[in-house]
Amino acid sequence: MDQTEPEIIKSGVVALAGPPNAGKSTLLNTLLGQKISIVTPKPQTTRNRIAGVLNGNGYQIVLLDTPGLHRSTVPLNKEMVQVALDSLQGVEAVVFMVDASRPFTPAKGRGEEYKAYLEEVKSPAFLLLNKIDLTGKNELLPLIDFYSKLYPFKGVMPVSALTGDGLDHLVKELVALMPPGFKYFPDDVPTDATERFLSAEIIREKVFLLTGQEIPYSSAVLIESFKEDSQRKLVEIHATIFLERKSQKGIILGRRGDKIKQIGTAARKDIEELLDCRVVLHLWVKIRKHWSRDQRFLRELGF
Ligand SMILES: Nc1nc2c(ncn2[C@@H]2O[C@H](COP(=O)(O)OP(=O)(O)O)[C@@H](O)[C@H]2O)c(=O)[nH]1
Ligand SMILES: [Mg+2]
Repeated sequence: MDQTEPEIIKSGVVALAGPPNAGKSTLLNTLLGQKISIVTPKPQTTRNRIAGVLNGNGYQIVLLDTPGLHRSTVPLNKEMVQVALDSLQGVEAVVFMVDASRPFTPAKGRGEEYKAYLEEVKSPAFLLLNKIDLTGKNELLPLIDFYSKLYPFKGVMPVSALTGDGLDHLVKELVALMPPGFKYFPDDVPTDATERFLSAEIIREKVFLLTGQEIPYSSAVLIESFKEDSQRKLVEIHATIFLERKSQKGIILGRRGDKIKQIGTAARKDIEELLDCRVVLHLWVKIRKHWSRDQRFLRELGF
């Protein structure tokens, strides 16, 4: 037998979609047992599509984490939603995730809004009611009722992306939908994202977590240089945090530079874990007015 012949397994692509803060990135990380996608309590944390590769016995599922579906007139946010909607096409299955722990008051027009998103779905879709660690199962009935009227879901699953509750069942159902095929990625490649991109994301996560008010949404991170020494004992990274307004610079620097130091230390630790080597991280802060409306800059960020 030809040793190089690729093995036929069940394989396919699954999009994780839903409103902001539902727990999509948490789900990706828990399923992979590894942090690929950044998570914060703030909505609109995820800005790009990120693929995570789930390998199991006889299957490989490529999971697409996507930005939250929401209405916005801001160009950056519109690009984010478009990225999410594009990810719904050409996949084997869709996981539509909502936060079931919030008191359920379907705002006027919400049904229409979600219906419009779900119209883009052309493959079997599951409704995931997330955060059941925070809520009683009885609270789920009105949610199930509301969402079932919007779309003929193949199944409804209460889960906790945080604790992993219900996820075995989800994976089983997804594997059953995957057609026979080949592996998309070698077993030891957990994501399609580059180390450069993941490093920028980690820095952005720390900015989101360690600053309040408007700073997170006004910030973008670009890796200016990423140099590793030949034996990869050390990686040296120069990164710039872009902000929109001059007044924001003082906030991110903090008193005597305390805040930026805190961001840098927290980011460096996580990047060291990601790259499995020592990291020297240099952070710079620059003002770029209205960057979120600047198409050229958005392209640089990967949109
Ligand atoms: N208690 C609880 N919190 C969760 C769960 N899943 C996500 N979260 C939290 O919800 C917030 C948003 O999660 P994230 O994964 O970034 O949501 P995304 O915007 O849909 O990607 C974070 O603070 C998570 O820790 C869950 O199952 N239970
Ligand atoms: Mg996310």
